[in-house]
Amino acid sequence: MIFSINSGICSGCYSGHGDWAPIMGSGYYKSVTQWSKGEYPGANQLQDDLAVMQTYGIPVIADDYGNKNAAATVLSGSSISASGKITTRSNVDVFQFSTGDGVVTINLNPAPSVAIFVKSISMSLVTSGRQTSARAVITVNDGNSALPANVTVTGNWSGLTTGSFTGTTNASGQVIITSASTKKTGAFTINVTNLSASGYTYNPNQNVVTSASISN
Ligand SMILES: [Ca+2]
Repeated sequence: MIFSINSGICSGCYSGHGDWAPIMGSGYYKSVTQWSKGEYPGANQLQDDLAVMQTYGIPVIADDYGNKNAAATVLSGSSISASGKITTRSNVDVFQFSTGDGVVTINLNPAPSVAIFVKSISMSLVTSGRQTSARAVITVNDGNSALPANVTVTGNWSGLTTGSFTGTTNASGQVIITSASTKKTGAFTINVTNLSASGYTYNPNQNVVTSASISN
């Protein structure tokens, strides 16, 4: 399958705007990426990615709800919810429910945010005179195998030193955390307890590792 790279007003691949970027641009650090046909300011690549895929035999998924009032899906109950997929640009999903007098509140939740998890922890020792501390390089990944910046990483030290820490990942998805120093010998252990970042959801089940140790 042959795709053309989307470039925009920048000299290279378009990195998007706000939380969004085209998939065929450089959207590695964006929480929302989409196939596109250049529907953004300054686009110079108008190839319709979804149309190209279909010419190579990849169909769009089947429509899940009717497109007209007569084909509306009926929802019932005092607190109703439904989820569906918009399959094409022209697709519409129609739902119907009955209500009495009063205010009806409708909440729309767009596509879920991307998961983040701990990919690796690399440990080393830092010696200053008779004092030793441990240094941990923590690498965070997201579900698209990108290395997201500005992720708040929290956790604690145990073993030779104790205490909690908070750090923020750099553009390489990494944060360096250093323990307190000590003259004692034994093992420094770091434990990551949480990740948080705007547009992302921490998924502990995807963690490759959450704890690491090194002895002086
Ligand atoms: Ca539909």
